[in-house]
Amino acid sequence: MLDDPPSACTAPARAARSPRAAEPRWSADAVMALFDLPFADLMFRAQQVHRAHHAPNAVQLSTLVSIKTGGCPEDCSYCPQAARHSTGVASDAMLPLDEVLAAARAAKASGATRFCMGAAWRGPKDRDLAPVLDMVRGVKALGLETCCTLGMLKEGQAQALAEAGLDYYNHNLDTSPEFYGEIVTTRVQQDRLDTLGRVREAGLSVCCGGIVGMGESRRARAGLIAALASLDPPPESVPINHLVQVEGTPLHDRLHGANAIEPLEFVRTVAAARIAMPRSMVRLSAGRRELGDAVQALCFLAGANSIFHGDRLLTTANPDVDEDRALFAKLGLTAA
Ligand code: SAM
Ligand code: DTB
Ligand code: SF4
Repeated sequence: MLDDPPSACTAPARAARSPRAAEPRWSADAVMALFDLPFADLMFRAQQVHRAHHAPNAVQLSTLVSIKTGGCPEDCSYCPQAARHSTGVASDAMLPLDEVLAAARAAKASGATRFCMGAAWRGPKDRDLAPVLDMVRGVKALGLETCCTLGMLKEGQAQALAEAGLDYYNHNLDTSPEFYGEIVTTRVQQDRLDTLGRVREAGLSVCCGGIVGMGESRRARAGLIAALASLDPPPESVPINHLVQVEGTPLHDRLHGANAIEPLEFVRTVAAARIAMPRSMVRLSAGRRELGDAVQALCFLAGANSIFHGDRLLTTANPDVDEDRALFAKLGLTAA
């Protein structure tokens, strides 16, 4: 019964306040107990759960493209695309359809099975959505799974995306409910949960995760994992991002030079996500370049079974596709 959360999580807790979140499946205390295990015990448990539910050496590849870069009105303190941060990221027009489709074809040729289109919006205006729907239709027709991350969705927008052929919507909780206000002030986490509710109602699969290394406590990391695992149902896909510190963002200024998070603490977070969400795909997301091969290998051992593949994330660098091929060969991993 590897799925069953430990008894500690039967304690009442309000890990998630989604209209879809019933009783929390995992409390922050129960996830903390995982974090506090000796490293080898945590990794052993994560491996048991991983091997019970997934092919142990298969890693799914998703490729990202930024369809609308920069100029975002939100104030997320980690993000290089917020207009108010001086990061040198310009506000571009939306990418034309043919460029998006060319990127999707290249992603497929490189082994990706999912193509994720990201926009630096608080949420799409209705006039913004029409060209995105064309992109979704076009990418789907290439035989790729489709994913969008466009910010908060209004009534009807998730439905329109689903009808165009969207498979996944990415919308992250980013951090624990308690720490969220330290990171973003232009919205509250409940706004994110409301959008996730609309995404579920439209029948889309949910891609929802967070960022680690923003100066949060271990307790906040446990709170994030508990909140994600308590979504009902848990997200099909869980991106765990390591903060990419970008000059000009408030978090870069606050954390630069400080050892924001130990690599092994990042690995523990991946393991906790795997154990708390046994059936979900756990994606080792932003920050892989900075982690290096050895820490990435530990993350795969901890149960990560998906990555972003392609030389760029949205505005920052990702490992080159050749580096990923070499790493997979070294570790005996296969792209799935
Ligand atoms: N604007 C939309 C939104 O916020 O949902 C979609 C794009 S936004 C860039 C998608 C996600 O990228 C964020 O929720 C955050 O988790 C992640 N992200 C942004 N900047 C990051 C950084 N510097 N390091 C790691 N992850 C980051
Ligand atoms: C997610 O969780 N991580 C991706 C994707 N979803 C959209 C984005 C990472 C962005 C890293 C910073 C940048 O490249 O701008
Ligand atoms: Fe805008 Fe999304 Fe960046 Fe926040 S994370 S500033 S909403 S692009």
